[in-house]
Amino acid sequence: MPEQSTEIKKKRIFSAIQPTGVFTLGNYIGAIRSWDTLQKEFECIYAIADLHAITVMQEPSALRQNTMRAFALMLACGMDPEKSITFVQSRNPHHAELSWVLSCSTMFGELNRMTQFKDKSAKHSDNINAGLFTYPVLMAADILAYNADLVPIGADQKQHLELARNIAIRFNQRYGDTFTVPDGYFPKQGARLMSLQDPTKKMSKSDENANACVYILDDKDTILRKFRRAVTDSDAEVVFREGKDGINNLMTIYGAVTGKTMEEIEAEFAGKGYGDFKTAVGEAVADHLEPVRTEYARLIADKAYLTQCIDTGSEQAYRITRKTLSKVFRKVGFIDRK
Ligand code: ATP
Ligand code: LTN
Repeated sequence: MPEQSTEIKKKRIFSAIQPTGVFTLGNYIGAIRSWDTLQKEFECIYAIADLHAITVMQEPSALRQNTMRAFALMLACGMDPEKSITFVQSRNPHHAELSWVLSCSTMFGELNRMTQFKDKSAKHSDNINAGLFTYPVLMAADILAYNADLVPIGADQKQHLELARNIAIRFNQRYGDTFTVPDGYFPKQGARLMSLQDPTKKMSKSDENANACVYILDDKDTILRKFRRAVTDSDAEVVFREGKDGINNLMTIYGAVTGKTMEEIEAEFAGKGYGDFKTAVGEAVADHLEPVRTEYARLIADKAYLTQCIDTGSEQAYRITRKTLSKVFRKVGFIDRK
């Protein structure tokens, strides 16, 4: 009797990050750190989302440079081109093609409810372009083109993922089973880190105030300084409690890099002042990020290797999405393509 195959098809993961600047501690803890862990178990596909980046004004030469840097940073954070597909979004034309088709299955009202669109149009009131509005459709295309099962993202992207699911369900109902309906994957710890200067706002790499966020390439002195200046409150008590946004955020960060629970952190700093606590958070974060900084310095000096990884990864990505695109085009009634 032939032996039964015991191989179970691995779940597929897709995620992306925009090359809009050096990644912050928020990007790292909220998203990228889990990308690395997932590689051990799943088939992972990770992209640098440069098409998304131009929804806000970019200086062309800076975007090109930031895309290479973001790619190197992604590898420095542990993404391994031998294990996973790592590439640059604009190098696979299927993302933009599918986005158009999906935009015809997306309602204006749905896009109009997206909070990121509202936030970004308030922030960039001189450039409220159509791409900023249809941004979530492109994100849905990124995910659905690969039929991804799981999408590791920070909590701020939940609404976009929900929309991607709705688009997939609607398309499947209209044209027959085509797309996998993806689930979000949110890290247990630190899904949403807040600004160090205004802990009611999310830590964002495009924040004008450099003290508001820790960049993952900041050196130890800079990290310590930023934590020392972090906005807290006047209680001088390290406890996780409603109304203590600044301290809650620092405790979340400390927990995320040390693995300690909130109770353990409260016990560790009972009777100590905010000064000691802030220094401990700074030290722990700097130590945690040190290996990433070292690896980045090595990778960014090797342009030939990075270019080769991008070429290979983009080709692999293209081969996967070609199948989806053929199916989609057939379903919607476009004449056959070769
Ligand atoms: P920008 O400031 O350019 O809008 P961003 O810092 O918000 O960028 P993105 O490239 O939009 O970063 O997001 C990359 C990933 O990092 C996403 O999965 C997002 O959910 C996650 N992320 C971003 N900011 C945070 C944060 N403060 N806390 C946790 N996760 C975050
Ligand atoms: N919009 C995302 C980046 C992104 C993304 C994706 C994340 C673009 N395409 C597909 C997950 C899946 C953001 O983090 N701002």
